[in-house]
Amino acid sequence: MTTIAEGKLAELKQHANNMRQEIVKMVSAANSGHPGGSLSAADIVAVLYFHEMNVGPEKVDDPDRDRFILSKGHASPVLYAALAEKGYLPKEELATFRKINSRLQGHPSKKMLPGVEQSTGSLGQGLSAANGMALAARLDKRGYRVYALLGDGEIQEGMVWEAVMAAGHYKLDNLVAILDYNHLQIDGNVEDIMNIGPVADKFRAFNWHVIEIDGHNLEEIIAALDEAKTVKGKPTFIVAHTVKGKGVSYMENACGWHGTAPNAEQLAQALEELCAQGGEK
Ligand SMILES: Cc1ncc(C[n+]2csc(CCOP(=O)(O)OP(=O)(O)O)c2C)c(N)n1
Ligand SMILES: [Mg+2]
Repeated sequence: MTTIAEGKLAELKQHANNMRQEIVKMVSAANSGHPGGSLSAADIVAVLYFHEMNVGPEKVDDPDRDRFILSKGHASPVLYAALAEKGYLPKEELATFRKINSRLQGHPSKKMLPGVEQSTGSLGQGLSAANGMALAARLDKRGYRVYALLGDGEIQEGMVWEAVMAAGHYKLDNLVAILDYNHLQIDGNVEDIMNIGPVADKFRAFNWHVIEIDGHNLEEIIAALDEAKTVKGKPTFIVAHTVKGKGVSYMENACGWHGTAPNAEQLAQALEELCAQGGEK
């Protein structure tokens, strides 16, 4: 495994913690939104934006920028928090989340906010869009890479499997799909509602290279993304084992926090807990 300097890891941990604080603040302020699946993805998205991807506010139109598609678009708070942390928008604007005329709608819109590569929210569509971008890179002879983040409930959608088959067929080795495997969807356990397992074997059967990691271990996330870059002739699927609501004790593994906003008291507790985990504020 690549050794990552302690300082770099601490920096990434700080970004992820800052993002978690913004997630709970923005959902609480809007009194609406999806904290659970945003918190489960925070470490993955932090590594993508602050370590892995060639992106930034000065590169929104750069044809060689890497592409990130939040296929599970309801987790928009994690994307907005990352974009604000990276300087695409002022952090104060996060307070407009889900307000009329805000650029920060409940589900991300590429027409409204520079840095959003694909409008998402209708589950199941993001990987197809990612395939198109990955194929375009090949046709245009460009070296950018495409990263799509999918939910475990989301991949019950049939369209995902057409995209999985196509990506394997076209040998899209510039494409990485990451599964936020938190085992919860909107109204219960993924295993009870529509089991997706054995998901790694299923992707392997479609000609994907599969890596399983702890989706909250920054070093494992980095190593998996590094490994993906060495794979030729296959797209990579990273099965990231995560905890829904990660970082806020009362939200962890609690299905009810899929789409519920914390009240003022609950927000205060969440921020206190995140600060105790190394937060800045
Ligand atoms: C096509 C479609 N059907 C239903 C919904 C409503 N919906 C929003 S989130 C969600 C559950 C998603 O579960 P999962 O993919 O596991 O997300 P996570 O646990 O990461 O939040 C559903 C059914 C939707 N957004 N799109
Ligand atoms: Mg889930």
